[in-house]
Amino acid sequence: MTIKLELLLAELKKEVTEKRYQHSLGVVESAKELAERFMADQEKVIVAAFLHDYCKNWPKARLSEIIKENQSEMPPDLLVYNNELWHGPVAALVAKNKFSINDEDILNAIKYHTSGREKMSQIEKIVCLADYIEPSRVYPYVEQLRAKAKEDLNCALLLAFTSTIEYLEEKNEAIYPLTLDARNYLAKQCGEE
Ligand code: DGI
Ligand code: FE
Ligand code: FE
Repeated sequence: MTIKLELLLAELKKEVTEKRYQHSLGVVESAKELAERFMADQEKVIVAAFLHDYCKNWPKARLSEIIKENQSEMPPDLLVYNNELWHGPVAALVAKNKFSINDEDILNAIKYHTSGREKMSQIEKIVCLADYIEPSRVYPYVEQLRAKAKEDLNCALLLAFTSTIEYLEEKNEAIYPLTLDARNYLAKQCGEE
């Protein structure tokens, strides 16, 4: 791959807050560690981790415009669900169009990093889990999740999605169908391997 990481870093810094930039560096560190542990391509997870939240601080109106204009490349019914789900698919589009990244695994890891989906690849799972456990994250079950991430990728990600679903249910919010698909699939995979 001929992607210049320094260039991505400089571009990312222009688009996000300092806090989000530090979070992104944390996700890169955690994703590298997970890739080593679970034997995945380091460079792919690094590029996806750098770019996963590239559009996180963009105005919601800008994200919804881009989603409307690129429906065919977006997961279904995105605009019907929580606007927190919008920044990943838009960042994947930016990765492809602005940074000329064509690797489907990298693009999917960015696209589905919030929602998850059924049959996630190893790279997708690693970026998604790294997003939950990177060093600056603080929430009640994060230590439990970090411990599980040392043992089993599928079971750790199952716990992550289960907790997110419970959190959304407590707030009486809708759950995006791909998140339910991801959780159901991981429930089968956890313990099988
Ligand atoms: O962008 P980050 O803050 O690093 O993390 P993220 O992209 O994983 O998630 C953003 C938020 O999206 C997360 O706190 C939960 C919220 N969310 C809202 N609806 C859904 C959802 N997350 C999932 N997985 N599924 C939903 O339906
Ligand atoms: Fe995100
Ligand atoms: Fe993130």
